[in-house]
Amino acid sequence: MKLRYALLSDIHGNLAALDAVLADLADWPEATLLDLGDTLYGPLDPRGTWQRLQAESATRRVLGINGNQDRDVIDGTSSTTMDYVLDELGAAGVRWLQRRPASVLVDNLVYACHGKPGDDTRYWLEDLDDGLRALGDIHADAAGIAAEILVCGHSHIPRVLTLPDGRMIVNPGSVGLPAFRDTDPPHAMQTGAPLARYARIEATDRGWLIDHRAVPYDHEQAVEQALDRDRLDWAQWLSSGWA
Ligand SMILES: [Mn+2]
Repeated sequence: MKLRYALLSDIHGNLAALDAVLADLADWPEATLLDLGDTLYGPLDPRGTWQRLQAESATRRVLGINGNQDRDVIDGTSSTTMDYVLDELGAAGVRWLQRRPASVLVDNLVYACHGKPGDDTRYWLEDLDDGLRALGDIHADAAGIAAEILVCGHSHIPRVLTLPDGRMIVNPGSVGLPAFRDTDPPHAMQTGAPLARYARIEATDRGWLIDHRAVPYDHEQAVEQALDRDRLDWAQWLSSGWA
């Protein structure tokens, strides 16, 4: 069996982007799909995204973990967008999220978390002032994790980084939201392109091969959905990849 994993993170209810990524994965049918969280929250199509992932699990192994905004959905944090998401998902959609763990070790090879180990609200790799966190700090967060390769999401920035022990940390970027602005602390994350990002990782005899993909899709469809929900911020992020 080939050790192949498709890393999808931060789909954020963007079904158009997810569909494009799954179509791109048609030539990788045996790969495990590993969803790194922040899967359904957003003013787009949370229900369609949930159902598309369920349908995909009929054809390949699909594993998922929760991110901070999946927890927000479970907790029912109050906002206009959240009311829309909860309405779309209903109790069954929330239960689907509740069954997912915060981190997972897959095949005793791949460790996955949303933010950093033990904290889904923090970036494992990025520092807002220096670009990257200090390598010692990044490495310390990997202590005690018995895995060949480590993967995370949350920052929406595609990246691969090598630890002093030779292991890699891979962030596939975001399938559904190529840029965003956040308030605590105030900052923007932006890729500069309205593309769906994901990554393929494969164990080879030379080590793990990391293939970052940037997939074009009908992002105007997602922009229209955001505008329908009065989310001008999301509409701008989706249309350009700039925040
Ligand atoms: Mn997140």
